[in-house]
Amino acid sequence: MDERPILVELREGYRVITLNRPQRLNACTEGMLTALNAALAEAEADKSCRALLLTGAGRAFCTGQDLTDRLAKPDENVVGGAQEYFYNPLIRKLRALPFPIVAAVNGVAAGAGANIALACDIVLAARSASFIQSFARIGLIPDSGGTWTLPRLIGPARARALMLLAEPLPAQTAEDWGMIWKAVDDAVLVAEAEKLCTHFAAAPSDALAFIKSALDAACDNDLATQLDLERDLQHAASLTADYAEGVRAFAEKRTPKFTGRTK
Ligand code: T3D
Repeated sequence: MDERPILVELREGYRVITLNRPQRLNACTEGMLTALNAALAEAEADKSCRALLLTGAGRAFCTGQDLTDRLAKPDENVVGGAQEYFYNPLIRKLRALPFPIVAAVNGVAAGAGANIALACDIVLAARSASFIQSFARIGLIPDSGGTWTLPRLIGPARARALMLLAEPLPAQTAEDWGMIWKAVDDAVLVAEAEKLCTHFAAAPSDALAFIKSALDAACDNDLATQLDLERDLQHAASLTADYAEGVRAFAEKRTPKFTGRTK
């Protein structure tokens, strides 16, 4: 068993979580997924945490399920159970956290690893990185929300081909197709991701949480329902101290000093 399958660093206003099984390209074990789910819950419980940076150690971001585990413990109930108890809670948590998550995709992101990255709010990728919906190569289907997320990001035609062919998509094409926010030079990936997190650490966090939930709900709502939701969330945002500060700072022509999370 790995001693530290993830590393957690506390920074000023945000946390960095590094997937830490570089010898297996950060493939996921039960231990890693349990630690990751726990680290996300801890970050949520800490009101001073206003953003999260997720990255991988070594030359990969994450290559999804550790397949050697499946060779070691063949059991017809394991697959499916892993989605129920580990991957699905992880994706739900990433989407629901009340602050932005920045994925710094430092190398290949394959299988569930690709879809974990795509569940984050902002995906930056090193230009040398690639995304592979590799599931069909081993006779599985894309999980971790991939069949829901990918067509919404890049459209059904491209999502279908990527999933059926299981071919790697270079980071630059991922940016060109609107699948990720940006591909950046490898040397500046971490600095760029840290810059975003530092920005979010001083942002009006509750408003950002409301933006996340409005965007998630919009995927299923009709316009009338979404307008009602926007009205309610806007009202809630207008009651925050950060809104009062934002308007005051605007009138006084100064930079606002937002206090952050109450949620
Ligand atoms: O089981 C369930 O619960 C179902 C769950 C499904 C979720 C999933 O994520 S299914 C998809 C699982 N992932 C994959 O199928 C990807 C497997 N990896 C690869 O196809 C390749 O490693 C890559 C294309 C991503 C990268 O290729 P390359 O040539 O750059 O590296 P490599 O030589 O293949 O990998 C380096 C080492 O990492 C190697 O070990 P070795 O030979 O040096 O001892 C390789 O076996 C290991 N590794 C990479 N990915 C995994 C892995 N070991 C176990 N599981 C992995 N996913």
